[in-house]
Amino acid sequence: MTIQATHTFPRNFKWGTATAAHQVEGGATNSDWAAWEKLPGKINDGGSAAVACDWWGGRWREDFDRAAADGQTAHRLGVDWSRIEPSPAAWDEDALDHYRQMVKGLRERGLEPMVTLHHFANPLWLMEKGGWENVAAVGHFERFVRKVVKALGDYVDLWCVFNEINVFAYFSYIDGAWPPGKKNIVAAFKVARHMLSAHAVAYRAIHELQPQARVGIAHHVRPIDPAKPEFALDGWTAKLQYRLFTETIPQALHTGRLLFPIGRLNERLPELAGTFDCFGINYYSRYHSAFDLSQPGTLFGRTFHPPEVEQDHLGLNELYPEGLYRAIKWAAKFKKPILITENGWGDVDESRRTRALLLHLRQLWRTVNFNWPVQAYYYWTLVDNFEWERGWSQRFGLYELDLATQERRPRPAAKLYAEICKANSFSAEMVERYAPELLPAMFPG
Ligand code: IFM
Repeated sequence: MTIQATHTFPRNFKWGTATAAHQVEGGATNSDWAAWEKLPGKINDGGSAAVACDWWGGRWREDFDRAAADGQTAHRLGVDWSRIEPSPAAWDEDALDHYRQMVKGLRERGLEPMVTLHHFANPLWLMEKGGWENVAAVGHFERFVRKVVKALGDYVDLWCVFNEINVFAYFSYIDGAWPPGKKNIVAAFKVARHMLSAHAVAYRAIHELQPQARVGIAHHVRPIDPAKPEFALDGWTAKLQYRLFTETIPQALHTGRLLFPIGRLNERLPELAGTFDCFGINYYSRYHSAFDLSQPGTLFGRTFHPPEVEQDHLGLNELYPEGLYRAIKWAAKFKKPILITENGWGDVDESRRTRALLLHLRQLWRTVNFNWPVQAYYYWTLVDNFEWERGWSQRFGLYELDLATQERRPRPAAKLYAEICKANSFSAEMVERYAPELLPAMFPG
């Protein structure tokens, strides 16, 4: 029997990949991450982003060529604040020009740029002044944002102010695995609170400079389910963790109200309300959570992946594509365009990487068919990059990077993704070629 079923996406749906400055550029010297990765024991595999994908050396050109040749129509990239403003209010015009060339380069290749203004890394001078614990960071950030928007605004009108405030606050101020390596929940709340203010200030500044701009955030959404649904305390802790980790930040920016007392108790922040034009979802996995009195730092919940679920080689992510559907369903309540600003799979198992791509896109396709307003999908990521405390031990690239030679090799998922981007759809025939084991479940003909 010839199988011909096809899952088609809306006309003008954008297909792209996402990257972050520190993870791909190489050669940074002036940021907290550049300093942190030099400290012994901070990076699991001893790696660093000293060279990374060498975008600062110019290899962005060949990678943007690859993205365009693969049928992509959008790219989310970041700018490194520490390069642009190496010391307070001193601007590096060459760095700004470098970024101008990059976003121009994207346009020339038919890729719509989305620029992330803050993606984890901070200038050293900002950290010396107390970083995001100091409310002064809000004003410093606004000055930086204005400079970037003026410099890149000819080519960019889609902005992502912060990447994953929740993840940043957790790893940098609760878990301590990221700079500045603190373990202090009060500091984490303060940081998140200041970043929310900075978001709102940046939102207004961008619109003042560029009235037509679309301004959003990239938010890490992670369903958290009770380990034992019948055990009320597991349900309680899972719900509490979900509200704090996933719901607090977007709710604050949507309504101006804090679900959690991350500022003063019952604080109202009307200036935050309505400060995103589009909502970016970064989705990778879910957690299960079990009540555990010994874990006050994580709201008395021990999060884990049960052994029976399929996971990546490091056991960091569960292969749970339905979570993308749940995330989009949840975000649809904001009644704003939704962008999947990150979704990907970092593994040594290539067949699982390909399978994960198809399974997540199937969930994405379900949501667009409900007319939920998903407008773009940015795969994480184009070429293997520096994965923070994991170094190079978790590789998400469509293209495999040989760090020693800088050679790029397409993985099977790169070829599949290119076919999907070009066709704006995926078909049973593609599934049969790339992951035949999925055919009976995806296309039960
Ligand atoms: O690499 C990160 C990215 O910087 C933020 N979101 C998750 C990705 C994969 O770990």
